[in-house]
Amino acid sequence: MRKMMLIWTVFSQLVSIAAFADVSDGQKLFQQRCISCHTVGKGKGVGPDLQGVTQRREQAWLHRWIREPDKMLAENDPTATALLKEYNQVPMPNMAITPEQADQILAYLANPTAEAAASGDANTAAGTTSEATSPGGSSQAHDQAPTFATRGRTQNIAFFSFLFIALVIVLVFFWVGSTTSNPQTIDMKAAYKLRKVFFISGSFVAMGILAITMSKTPYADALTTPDNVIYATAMQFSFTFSNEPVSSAQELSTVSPISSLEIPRDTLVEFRVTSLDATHGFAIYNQQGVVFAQTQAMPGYTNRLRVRFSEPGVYPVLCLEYCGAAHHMMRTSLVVK
Ligand code: HEC
Ligand SMILES: [Cu+2]
Repeated sequence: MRKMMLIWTVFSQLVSIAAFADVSDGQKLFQQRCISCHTVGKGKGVGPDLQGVTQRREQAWLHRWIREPDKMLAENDPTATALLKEYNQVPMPNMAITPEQADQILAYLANPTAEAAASGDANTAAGTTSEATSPGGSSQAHDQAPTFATRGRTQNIAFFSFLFIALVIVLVFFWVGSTTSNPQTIDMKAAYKLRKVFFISGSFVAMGILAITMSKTPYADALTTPDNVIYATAMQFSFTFSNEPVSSAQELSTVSPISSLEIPRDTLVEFRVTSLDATHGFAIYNQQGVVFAQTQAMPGYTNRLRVRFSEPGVYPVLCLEYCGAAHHMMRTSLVVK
């Protein structure tokens, strides 16, 4: 059973890697930058379902919108303003998409199913048989499970390291099992001697590694004073940034909030995160739509989150803990200059 599962996991990983290799640049970009808010054909997310959007809107409008939604909203573009209203005033952030990238994304959006079908079936992806591949058939497995493309690189590294270590452990167990079938034949004196050698040399290695890596732990960083302390208070269903701590809903209404948080790049910021009601999450996403730093926002606790931003841009902040009916709307953002 375990073996089967292991084989299945390895197999599905390999399939998704193969699929990833075939996916177009447009689809890759979409999965990296847009998937956190949009689906193609699976309904509304934070933003609209983008199925058929290339037919719904003009090419030029889409091209500009993807690159600079903030400017178009600022110019009160009628379509953009209507959408903003429909989507609860959550503005789509400017993600510094280049014109070439916008072309690639639009090419993908104009024909998403063909690509999904092709990428779901690595063997027939050459194109000749793509007609025969039904969109609901081979691509289904690809759509349901998170794939190599939708997971981050770190997760994949962690996954393969885990697989490797697990394999080593299993092999060692088999090896030990097959070599110790008859305990009578073991020379115990030699075994104890070997044990001593292992214990002493192992202790030295462990202490050595500890001494070398000690300074690399986050605790060393905790000794430095942050350049900036920001209080982040969560309450259903919003976050409030302020320069002073907030410990009650009453204080929240009197504190002067930082309406648009701007952080100079390469400075050490400490967020002191708390909640006034349920447990919330406080997750900062980077420009690639990947969680960059996160902590829990818990009632009665103040969690410190130290972050150093090096890349300028708009960082969305999302609640990562299901906290009630409007949890999905619980978001804000900060700007790194
Ligand atoms: C942080 C969430 C978020 C991300 C990330 C995001 N969008 Fe959006 N998008 C929205 C929202 C919300 C709207 C609705 C308009 C508004 O409220 O500003 C929208 C609207 C759109 C529209 C117009 C849809 C229509 O029906 O006319 C398009 C096209 C679009 N987004 C494409 C993209 C692409 C391409 C990306 C990735 C490069 C992307 N979006 C990333 C939130 C997001
Ligand atoms: Cu929440």
